[in-house]
Amino acid sequence: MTTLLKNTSFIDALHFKNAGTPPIWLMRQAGRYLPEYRAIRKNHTFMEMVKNPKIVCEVTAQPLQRFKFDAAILFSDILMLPHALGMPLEFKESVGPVFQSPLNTIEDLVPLKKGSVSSLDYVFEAIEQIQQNIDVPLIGFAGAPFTVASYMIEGGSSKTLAKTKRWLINDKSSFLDIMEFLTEKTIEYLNKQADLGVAAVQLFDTWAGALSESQFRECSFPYLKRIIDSVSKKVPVILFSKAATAFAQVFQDLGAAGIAFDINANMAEQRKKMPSIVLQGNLDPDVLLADPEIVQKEAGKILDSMKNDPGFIFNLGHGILPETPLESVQALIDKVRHG
Ligand code: 1CP
Repeated sequence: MTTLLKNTSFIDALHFKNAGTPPIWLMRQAGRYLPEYRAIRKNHTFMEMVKNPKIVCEVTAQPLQRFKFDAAILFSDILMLPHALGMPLEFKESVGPVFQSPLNTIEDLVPLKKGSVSSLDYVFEAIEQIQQNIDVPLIGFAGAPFTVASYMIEGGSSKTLAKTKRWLINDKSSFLDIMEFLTEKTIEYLNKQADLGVAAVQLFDTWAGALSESQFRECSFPYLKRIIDSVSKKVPVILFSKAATAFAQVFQDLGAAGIAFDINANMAEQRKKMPSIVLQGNLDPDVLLADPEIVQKEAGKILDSMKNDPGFIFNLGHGILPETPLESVQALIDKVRHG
């Protein structure tokens, strides 16, 4: 494949070889804080957007046209995989994702077993097109089996994941059948993204913190490990969770190239504990709601503590908020670039 790659600082950092200022990209950088995103969204549902490779290509590139980010992330969603396998899905205004028929018993998984990753052809087509149109590395992604299963079981966003936890605790064996199924499909999905040329993939186990450490070790760890072992043969894998700080010790053993931290971590302390894992993070997204001078001051604290670290990637501790002023993003990038 022909590529237009001009800026390799993100890839250099993934190999512990970044010599300059740290690369920066932001989770949810393609999204609602951008007026040009909202302009397209006004005329299309989120589903229409992610299923249209031309729109995916455009929206993925939007943040790069406005800001000098060092990487792009594919515009899609972690829930497109279960959707493609056969679960009707809608993204409702001010509600979020809604699965029409959530999983209630293990029998509900049976029809999904006939589903195929190849139904995500619109994603694969978009990945090819995007790389012809951008000059920074493209990051692919998928949800981790536990986090994806939690949406399939709850039917949407949930504060407590009570239904998911009850299933896992009451009937572990059938819960692990769901993990097994999603693991196989996720491996296939991410390997296909890697074959199409993405520079790295991020695996989102956003809600792993709903699990105790022993539950995590039994019900998420082995599946993450299998995914990471397989996909790492092709591209570096970065693992994100809102519980990355809480589970840092355990995450280290998963063999991911990088760990993306939530806001709770002290990055320099993590570096002492894990000298050979790429660290990504972890500015509080709420900081971007403050004045530009404050944004720069807060970002400066992280930058100073990670100065000259060849394996550090600047990011937020979670996705950028839709309310974020554009000036804050510019102030942040200026600070990361010019100190
Ligand atoms: O209404 C809109 O315009 C849609 C808002 C939106 C966007 C822009 C959703 C709905 N998803 C996305 C894109 C998205 N989601 C990306 C690609 C774009 C980018 O990062 O720039 C990615 C990587 C995701 C991943 C994602 N989706 C996660 C994991 C990361 C995280 O934020 O923790 C999760 C949990 C989802 C589910 C999801 N998708 C959308 C919503 C509102 C939610 C629910 C979040 C929740 O339960 O709190």
